[in-house]
Amino acid sequence: MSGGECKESAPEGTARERVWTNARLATLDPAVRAPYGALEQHALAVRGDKIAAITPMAEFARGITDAEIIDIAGKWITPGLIDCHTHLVWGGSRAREWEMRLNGVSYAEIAREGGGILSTVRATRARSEDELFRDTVPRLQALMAEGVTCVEIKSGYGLTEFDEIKMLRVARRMGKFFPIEVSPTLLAAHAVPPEFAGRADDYVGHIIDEILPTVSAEKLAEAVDAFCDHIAFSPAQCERIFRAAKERDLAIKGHVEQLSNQHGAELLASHGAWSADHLEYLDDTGVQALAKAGTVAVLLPGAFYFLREKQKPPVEKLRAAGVPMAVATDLNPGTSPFASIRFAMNLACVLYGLTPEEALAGATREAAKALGRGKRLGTLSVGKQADFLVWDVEHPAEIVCQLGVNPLTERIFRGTSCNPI
Ligand code: DI6
Ligand code: FE
Repeated sequence: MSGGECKESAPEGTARERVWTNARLATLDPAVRAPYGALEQHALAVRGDKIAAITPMAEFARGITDAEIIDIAGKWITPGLIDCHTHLVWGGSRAREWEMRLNGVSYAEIAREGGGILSTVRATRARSEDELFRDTVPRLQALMAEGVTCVEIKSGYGLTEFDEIKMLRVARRMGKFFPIEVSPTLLAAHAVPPEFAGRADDYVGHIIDEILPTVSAEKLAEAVDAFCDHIAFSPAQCERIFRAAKERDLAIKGHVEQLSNQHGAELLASHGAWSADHLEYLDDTGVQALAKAGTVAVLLPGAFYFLREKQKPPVEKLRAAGVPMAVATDLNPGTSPFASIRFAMNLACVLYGLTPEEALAGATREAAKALGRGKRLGTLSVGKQADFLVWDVEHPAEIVCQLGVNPLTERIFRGTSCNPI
């Protein structure tokens, strides 16, 4: 198993500047007033792990330095892709359940036979930390291979203190072993576990009194998520969890308005959440609440597509209200089994009507905001972390348009070239 090949980087301070020249930059920086924040014929210089300069080629040619030059001959550079909503760590498979559904077996019957989230919970509990690590690596490598440099990873298939922590440790190990930044999230409030069947309030108390304190003490998560819907947790239960998370200085986010409108987005906005995710049933009041709070709307078209949903999130209203829209995979075994952020961007355009530019911004700049990293990641701007991608494409829309061929030629993580796999 490879940890991803990276070129040796020189120790901090001694590093020679490296400059990618003859580049076309899709900066996604709103200060650059052009579609995609595009800058043609530019040079992008890196020192250490930061973007040190962005210079027109004409000026760069006059100030020759002893920098290492990488001439990319008109290829495009974008910021590293950020997948801000995944359930990357799980055991088992739900392909058989999907097949049954397509053969006409109802959800209720599948649930009676032990299917759904709780079947993944059983399989995940049965796997050791090392086994789960091995299960997860191919999914992470698939994301990295198409240019993901930062990924959010949720727990939520353990639902005991031991198993939630096991999942979060696997998430942390991903970031230690591979050249990728990981944002781990506690999602103990994903489903009511069998031990607490019919006692959801007691389980919420267990999360607050037992799981959250350990996760916070061991710094295993930076955010807390909850699934607010009629099949999961009520707004009042979610609010208890969000308050407890904030008391421990953890960020909050939620799965809200996916299957019905519970006003979860308003709840999240009122608590200053990083993001509100799914949002198919979001109403006007919810849109205004997100706009006012600056909470990011995370769109997850993979689940919408795979579940053959009909109700779409109110994209035009979100756009009109100026709510930042991120796009993510929701990679999980039951409702979005797709380890492809490019597929998610494509679906966001085809199914939800985002423009390719919005989709690319959604998986870079806006996704960075959704992970509390808007100042450090997400655009090609001087001073930001040098996470970026070199693409052999004629135009950035190609990154979103054509699937099945990978035009990524170089993946730079924290200033260092890292082969994706
Ligand atoms: N919403 C979803 O679509 C996933 N979780 C959630 O809260 C479903 C996860 C699964 O079915 O395993
Ligand atoms: Fe999800």
